[in-house]
Amino acid sequence: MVTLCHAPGTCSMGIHVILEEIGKPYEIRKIDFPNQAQYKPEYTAINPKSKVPVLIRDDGSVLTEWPAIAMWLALTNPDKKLVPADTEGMIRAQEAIAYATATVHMQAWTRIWRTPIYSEIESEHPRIKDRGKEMFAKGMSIYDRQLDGKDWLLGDFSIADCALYFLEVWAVERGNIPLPANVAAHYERMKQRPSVQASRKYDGFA
Ligand SMILES: N[C@@H](CCC(=O)N[C@@H](CS)C(=O)NCC(=O)O)C(=O)O
Repeated sequence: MVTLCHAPGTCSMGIHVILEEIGKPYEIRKIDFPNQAQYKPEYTAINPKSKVPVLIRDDGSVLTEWPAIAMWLALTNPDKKLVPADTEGMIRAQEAIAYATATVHMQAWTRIWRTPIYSEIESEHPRIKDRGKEMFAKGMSIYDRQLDGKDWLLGDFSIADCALYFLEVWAVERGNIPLPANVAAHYERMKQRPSVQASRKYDGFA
């Protein structure tokens, strides 16, 4: 059975949703972020990057990085059709996931939540946070266009939707940041899925 190292409310929510979509037994190891458990030796022995998500596979090997974990889960469970089987579809999935994880998460949200990384001068923080919000809005406008006339980013539901999902949660549930219409509708659609409902229940989102 695989084990997901997960901290509630973080990007690992998206991997939790994928595990629920697959429907095979799995375990969650809750990493206590409020107590900085990600920096303690017990966790750095598993992931020296001090990040979630981590997937510990059946053979004990450890997989890190959201895009790699999501793609591995999709490719090893082909019957669930969580990623298109053709090259073009697979690459489009990677494109959408890379934008969510590398640009919108890392660049926009890091500015909003971890502002001191960018400047120790407190008077500069509002400007840096505003820049993060601008970057987030730009990111959402890209997804909004991609969703025009579609329920899911690639047409059919895929792991790309799970990457967009955790960004939506942060905006709506934690940032009070409005989403553009197609993305807001996508978020509502995600919330109808039993997989998402299970993840939200675990993490304490209504
Ligand atoms: N590049 C990593 C980034 C993962 C990441 O930043 N995770 C955050 C939670 S959303 C984390 O573990 N932060 C802990 C910390 O930096 O202390 C990935 O895509 O998996």
